[in-house]
Amino acid sequence: MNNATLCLLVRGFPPNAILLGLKKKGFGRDKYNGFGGKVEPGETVLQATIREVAEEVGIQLLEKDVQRVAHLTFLFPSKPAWNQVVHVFMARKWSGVVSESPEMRPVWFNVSEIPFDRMWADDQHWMPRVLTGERVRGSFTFASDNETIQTLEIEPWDGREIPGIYEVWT
Ligand code: 6OG
Repeated sequence: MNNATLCLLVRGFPPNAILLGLKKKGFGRDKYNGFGGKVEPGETVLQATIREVAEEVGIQLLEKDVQRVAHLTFLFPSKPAWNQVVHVFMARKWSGVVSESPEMRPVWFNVSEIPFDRMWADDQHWMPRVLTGERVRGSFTFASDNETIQTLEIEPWDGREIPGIYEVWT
């Protein structure tokens, strides 16, 4: 299964604002999302998160300032190449200036005004939970349109590695 990262950049404790990027190209184009991408060989998911955030929105994170908040498995039976495990992190402290990149146009949203209708369909199910401090793991299977969710499971997660059962559909 492919591994990817996703980082939620927030303000406030508990968060009252979230920085999302309008993806300008590739997978998830024209959707708002957190920042992240594929984990490259030899990289930890945390290193990949920090690299992707720097590339996509121009800011620098320290490992100590990034928390692991969700482990999500996405299955696309009609498009198995899109199957992926997404490791979700959250950070509220960074250095540098938020800036647009060729991949992402960053926009701040109040957490009560997250544009779920312009995001992946799974986000409305897990993102509010992690923004209120819960850590979750989830598994989502998309319908043949590769947009609608067919089945989903979400449960509280202790943050430890997930054993094999979520990896069997590679
Ligand atoms: P590239 O393949 O462009 O990175 N990602 C998802 N994010 C959300 N919110 N929902 C999904 O449901 C997702 N599937 C993948 C992981 C793709 C980026 O998109 C995230 C990466 O941050 C299907 O390099």
